Amino acid sequence: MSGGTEQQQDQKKRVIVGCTGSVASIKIPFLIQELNNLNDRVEVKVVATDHALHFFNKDSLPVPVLTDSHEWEMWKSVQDPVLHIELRRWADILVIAPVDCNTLAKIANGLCDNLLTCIVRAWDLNKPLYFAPAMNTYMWEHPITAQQIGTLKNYGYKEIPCIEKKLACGDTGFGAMAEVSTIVGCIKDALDLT
Ligand code: PCO
Repeated sequence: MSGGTEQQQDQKKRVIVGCTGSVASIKIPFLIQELNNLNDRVEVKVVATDHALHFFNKDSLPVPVLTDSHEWEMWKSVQDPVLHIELRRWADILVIAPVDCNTLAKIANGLCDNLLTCIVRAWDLNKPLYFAPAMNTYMWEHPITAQQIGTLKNYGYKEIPCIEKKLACGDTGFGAMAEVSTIVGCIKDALDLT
């Protein structure tokens, strides 16, 4: 085995956790805590939309949290790196948990108006992309949801299905984000960490 290959195998797997403006983003600190327990084997960065930041304190997380403002701060002139391209190169896997209806619709239609959707738009389809939908049950049941999830699956992206429970707004039904343990299990499987 060549030295180069050994070096590659020693490297930690690089995980981007994307999060969006669903109330399920309150689970981000728990998800990051679980992933951080694997920190001998994974390196994690969070990419949050501005609306996701409403649901957790980014300064309380033990990993870098990148937002739209970083994209703009980093780029001053033509030679400067473009953050979303750097990140799509850096990552071994992208997990969007939660993906809200708005970001789901944007991704399904190729829109890219923030750091997270730009990473998705530039994503290397040879690398795994997982998404965990979370939304109100009436939004979940609207036929456009299944249509947009179908579009993402056709690109090879993997759904981490939502579950049925009492939602934050009081309605009961499908639309709750998968359990953190399920999401971590998918990441471990995808990266061969089990
Ligand atoms: C409610 N919307 C939601 C979004 C999805 N909900 C969830 C869970 C959380 C609590 O376990 C919030 C994570 O219910 O993913 O609740 C009305 S728009």
